[in-house]
Amino acid sequence: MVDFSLYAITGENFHPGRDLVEVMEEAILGGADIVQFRDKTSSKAEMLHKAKALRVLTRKYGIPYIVNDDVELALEVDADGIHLGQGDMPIEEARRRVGGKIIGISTHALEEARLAEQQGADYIGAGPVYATKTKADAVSPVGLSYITEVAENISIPFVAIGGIKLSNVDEVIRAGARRVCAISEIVGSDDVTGTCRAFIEKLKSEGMRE
Ligand code: 3NM
Repeated sequence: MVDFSLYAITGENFHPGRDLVEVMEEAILGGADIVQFRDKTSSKAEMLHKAKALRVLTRKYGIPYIVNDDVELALEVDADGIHLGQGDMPIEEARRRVGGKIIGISTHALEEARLAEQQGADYIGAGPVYATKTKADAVSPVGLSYITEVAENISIPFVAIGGIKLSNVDEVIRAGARRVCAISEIVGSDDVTGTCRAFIEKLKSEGMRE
């Protein structure tokens, strides 16, 4: 079973001029223990180049590497898994394509979370907890109550996502999350490693991380 505490996702708009791999390495050094390549703007060739470079990086640190949306790309770079949105390919089809690789899916309501679990997802995203500008088509915030609902009803790992900052993560953890994901707060930080360390400290201090 895939498990992790701090999920780092790429978002180049937040670190203009900085090298993607360097930024993600800083996140890993701070304690991020799973990485997702998510890119809505690059050309196909650029995506392949970046996705391969992150594969090398995540192998170096021995942590799971997930590609967003694009099953072909995930297979081409031998990622450890794929992350799907509600509008993407159904889980059954993704499973046929990726075999035993990790399949994650974004959920925004308990019915979606239950369905993902029944259909064999390995983990789910639960969010957006708060409003976020990072995801153009994000649904309205689901709030902390959704985190508690998922924690109480779903057995597969779930990660809280959407507008999560160091300033609000305590209440996300108290609502029941033991894994969190942040894009802008991590990759947009002037101190990526320090920010990740601080997230880990908060997860630990709530007794959720060994
Ligand atoms: N998925 P930030 S919210 C990629 O709710 C993504 O499924 C979401 O970025 C979901 O940490 C989101 O900067 C964006 O708010 C998260």
